[in-house]
Amino acid sequence: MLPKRRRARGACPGGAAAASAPAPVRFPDVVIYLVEPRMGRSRRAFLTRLALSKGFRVLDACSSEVTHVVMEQTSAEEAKGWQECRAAAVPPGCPRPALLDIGWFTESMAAGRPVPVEPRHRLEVAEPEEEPPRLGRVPAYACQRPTPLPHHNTALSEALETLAEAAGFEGSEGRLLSFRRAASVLRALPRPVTAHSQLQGLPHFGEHSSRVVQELLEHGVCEEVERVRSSERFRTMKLFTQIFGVGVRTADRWYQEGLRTLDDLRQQPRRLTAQQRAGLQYHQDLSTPVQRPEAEALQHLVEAAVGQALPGATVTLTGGFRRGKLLGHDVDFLISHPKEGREAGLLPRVMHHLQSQGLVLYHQHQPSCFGAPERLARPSRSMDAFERSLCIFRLLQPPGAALGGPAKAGPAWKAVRVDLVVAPSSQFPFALLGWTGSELFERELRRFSRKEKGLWLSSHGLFDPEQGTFISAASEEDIFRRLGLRYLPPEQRNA
Ligand code: DCP
Ligand code: MG
Repeated sequence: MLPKRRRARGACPGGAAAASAPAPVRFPDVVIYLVEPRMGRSRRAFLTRLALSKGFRVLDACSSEVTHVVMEQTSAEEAKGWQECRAAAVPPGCPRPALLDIGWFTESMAAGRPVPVEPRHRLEVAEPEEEPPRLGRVPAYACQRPTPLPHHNTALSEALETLAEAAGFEGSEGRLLSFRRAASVLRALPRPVTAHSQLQGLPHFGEHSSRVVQELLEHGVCEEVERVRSSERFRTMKLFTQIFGVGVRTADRWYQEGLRTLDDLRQQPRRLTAQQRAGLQYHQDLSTPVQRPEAEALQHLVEAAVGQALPGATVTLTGGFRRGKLLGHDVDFLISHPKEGREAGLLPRVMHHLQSQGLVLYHQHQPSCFGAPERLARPSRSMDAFERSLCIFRLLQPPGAALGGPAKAGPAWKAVRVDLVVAPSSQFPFALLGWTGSELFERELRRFSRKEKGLWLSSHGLFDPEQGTFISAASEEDIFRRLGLRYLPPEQRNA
């Protein structure tokens, strides 16, 4: 490139015409403004006369009429300041002028007409990235929005779930719920979150959850989440609470006493309940996720036993598998009979059939504990009052799927956790809704009923505390309708 002075004097295209008188405007659509800094006053005057002589319009001041702003020896970065002034000068709705290097001007002078603006002429620094797509309105309660199983924000929601779990281990119910609700909102979004700004306006995103997401978006990891996941406390509490029959309080007590491993627990069998001993005995199998075909095989076994014990009785797969999950920590079944009262005494007979086939490794029967009817619906965190059997089944494995390991002689089998729950037919829709989950979905549904509708929902019924009456429902759809909610099929309840 020639030095500015030399170009100004000799190499300027059409230099001979520089002194000519202004010609009539030939290109009314092109209005040039030459920026003086760097160009210098005299060169600007020269170029102005040159352009005028060729029929271009050149203005002395930048105004909204200007279509081409020309600068010399100015980098795109330096042009940025100008760009901002220019944006401020242009009234909203008016097109912005092109911000151009002198190259466009000299080529146009040489051509005797405005040459098309090409990318190489532009001084524009890249506009800030386009706004990330909006995520739309997300209703506050999980029961008001569909939550499918595959979703778009796995890493983000898993990070928040870790913090929820850790808060639960510390007995911090409020924090557990905050993180869990935020994680659930992410699972309901129609697309991935790519920018922190997209969280604005989403329900349940407080300062802490937002910060975690921001860190993950910016760095790919969140320091707090990594610290929690690798901490001895979290790992031990997770290990202990995953044992059948062990809750947070027991796990915490063991941790405080210095216990850390399954072997530590095995060395103290007298401190364990029968359920926990069974949980430890079959721990390896029980910590291997149950697969859908295994759940289906178990359904056939339970159906056969129920059919033998009471023809006409029904078996419904509930829990995660009803929501479409391919893996689960257990298999949940709801047993009922279309004729109210026929289900009484059924479960012990079913268990007898199953046991006689050698299918039951452990079971604990809990009789129904119905109290006053309205107590069944009272909002409380306690479990429902249905009769149930908490079992460990011995599921034969198809040939070739030897999960049993060398210690197990004979055909390969796998220990699987199964819950059998019995509901009278009048309560069946509520029991089905309550046992389908997810756990958060159920919590949110009960909270919505209470706070927004003044009604108490449980797995037993829908109670109107003002009237002192139960509201009947014939199906899950009916319950959603009674609550004024759009029906969500089980696959959309993965909150
Ligand atoms: N449930 C509930 N509240 C609880 C526990 C359970 O509302 N505190 C309901 C909702 C659950 C269902 O019972 O979805 C079955 O409980 P599980 O613990 O078996 O949960 P899932 O079947 O959903 O998950 P997983 O695949 O881990 O078995
Ligand atoms: Mg389950």
